[in-house]
Parts: sequence; C-alpha cells; structure tokens
Amino acid sequence: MKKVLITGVTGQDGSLMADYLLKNTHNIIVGGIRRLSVKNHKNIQHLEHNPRFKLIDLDITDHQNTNEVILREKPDYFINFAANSFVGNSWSMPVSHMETNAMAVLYQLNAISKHHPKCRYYNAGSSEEFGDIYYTPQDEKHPLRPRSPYGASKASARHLVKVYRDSYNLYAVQGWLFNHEGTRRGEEFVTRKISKGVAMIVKDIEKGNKITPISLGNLDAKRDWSDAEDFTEGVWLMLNNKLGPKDYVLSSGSTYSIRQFVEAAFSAANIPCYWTGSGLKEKLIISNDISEELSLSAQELVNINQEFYRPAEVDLLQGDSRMAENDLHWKRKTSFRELVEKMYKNDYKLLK
Ligand code: G4F
Repeated sequence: MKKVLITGVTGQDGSLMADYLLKNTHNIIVGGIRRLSVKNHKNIQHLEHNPRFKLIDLDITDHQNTNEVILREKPDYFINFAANSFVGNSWSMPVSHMETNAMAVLYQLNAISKHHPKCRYYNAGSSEEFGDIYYTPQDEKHPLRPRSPYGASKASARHLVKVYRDSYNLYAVQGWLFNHEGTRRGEEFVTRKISKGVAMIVKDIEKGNKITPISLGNLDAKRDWSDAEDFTEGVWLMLNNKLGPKDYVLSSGSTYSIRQFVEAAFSAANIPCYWTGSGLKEKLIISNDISEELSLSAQELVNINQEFYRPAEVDLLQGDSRMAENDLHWKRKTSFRELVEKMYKNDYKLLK
C-alpha cells in the first residue's frame, strides 16, 4: 500500500485521480487542500468517509508549509494538480499565475529533493506551453512558445522539473495534457459554458420562457478535446513508467473549433439551428420552422461578445500521443461526440 498525495483534489483532475486510484489500486490518498472560507468539496463529497482518503491543509504557495507536509507525510507519489488553470485570467493576474504554477513547483521539487528524494513527482503540464505552434500535430519535440502568462508559467515549471530530474536523479515528470473536459469541468471554461448554456436554453424552451443566448468570444480557435477521465490513467502510467521518468503528450489527435463544439452541443440537444452574420455580428439562430412551431419570442441561441476574446490566442492545438500509446500502452476511450453529449446530458440533469 503506497501513499499518494494529490494537490488540487477538489478540482476536476485531482478528484478524478483520487477516484481512479481508490478504484484501481490499494493506495492511500492524501488530498492537500487550501482552507477557504467557502467550502467547495462537491467533487470529493462522496470520498469523505472513505478510510483510504484523508484531507490535509496545504497551501502550495507557502514554501515552509510545503516542506513540513513532505517531511510529515513522506508520500510515495506527489501529484500536483493545484494550479491557476484559467488561461483567460492570466493576463490580469500574471504574478499569481507564476507563483501558483511555477514557484510552487519549485518549492515542491526543492522539498522532495532535500527531504524525500524517493517520492515520484508529477506536475500538470499543458498544451498551452506550445502556444504559437510551429507544426501540427504537436508532439514531445515541439518547442515551447507560450502565448499567455499561463502558458509561460507552465513552461517555466517544465524547465524546473527537468533541471531537478537531471540534477538530483528524481523521478519527476510533467505531461503535456491537451484540453480535457467533463462533467466536473469548471463553468468558466468554454466547453462547460456551452454545455450548461445549451441545457438552460432547452429548459427555457420547455417552460416557454424567453431564451437566454450564450455569449462567447473567438469561435475559430481549435482545440484537441478529450475526456478528463481518460487522462487520469495516462498520468498514473507516466508515474509508473518502466522506461523511467519521461514527459509525454496526452491528446485525442483530433481538433475541432469552438464553433464545432457549439454545433455538436445543440445537435446533442436536438435543436436545429444555423449561423448568420460574421465577426462580432455572428449569431446562431434556431431554425425557423421550430421557432414558429413553438411560437418563440426570441430566436438567438449564441452571440459574440468582445469581452471573451483574449489579448493573444493559441489558434490551433492538435496533439500527437503516439509516444504515450507505444511506451505506456495508453489509449483514450471517449470520442469527441460522446464527450459533448455526456456534458450536455449531465447539465440538463443537474438543472432538473
Ligand atoms: O476553455 P478554455 O478557457 O480553455 P483553454 O484556454 O484552451 O485552456 C484549457 O486547456 C489547457 C490545455 O490546452 C489547460 F492547460 C488550461 O488549464 C485549460 O484547462 O478556452 C478554449 C478556447 C480558447 O481559444 C478561448 O479563446 O475557447 C475560446 N473561447 C471562446 N469563447 C472561450 C470563450 N473561452 C472561454 N473560457 N470562454 C468563452 O466565452
């Protein structure tokens, strides 16, 4: 029985990792959480009475606290999922992104190398590190060319992980995780914003209420989306690699625009619709026959708001995970369509 310390355990990735390990291993899970005045434990509520799961206080931006936790807990694995993960906010909070996503990683690596070098370490890396892309699909050799303070913070962390791995012979890795979504995704991310927005529109139609359109930014950006549940296994395989500590890309290998995600979500809800206009005037409109049949007072489903555009955009992400598939025998299970449908259905059910 090993001890796995997971930071960010209340978030999407951390809570899924706890679920995965409790189901598939005999390990003990220690969730490191930052004490907040408002408790946000909905993703781990079902684990709170599990004897193999406990919570401890850990503020990853506090060097001393990080040292104390490593010394006291002596985990066999340390999985760092705690992060400022919203790219859009990173321009207004660049320092906090560097502190949480890069400096905290340095504190962790430093504490592990000094006090517990046998601990295997994983830090959540991102396809945002590739940023201004050179070639497609992006693999492990693609240069790091971040386009946001968030991307720069994750790229800095990657250099630190490699420096500590090479200098102190640590088992320390940082995967490049392309976009990964699901029913636990935060509502500020575009996929959840869309799946919840579509579910609310369906409810409005069912109740005869006026439709509240979804306001979005850049519809042309393309992302490589997977189900977050498929990635938890990939991360665990990276931490237990017979070839030793290596960084891998986890992705689906396909890319879709935000516009295509919107279309797939309305299709999952069986709402026929079409695009009109262009640029900031582009709109998604419900088909005329449906609108007449239901005597809808408003037909607009999606509109564009400049507020959701970013100062610099990563236009296209598409990953190449062949190295993870070959070395780790990792394979994702959920397709793009299945993912969109699962998210929409979950949000519809939650609104009930
Ligand atoms: O959902 P997003 O905010 O995710 P983004 O920026 O791709 O980052 C996510 O994936 C990364 C891996 O590649 C992670 F490292 C990171 O932590 C996070 O999980 O935005 C996706 C795209 C962007 O191009 C954005 O400009 O959607 C576009 N977009 C268009 N309208 C919007 C909106 N994004 C958001 N959040 N909200 C909008 O209204």
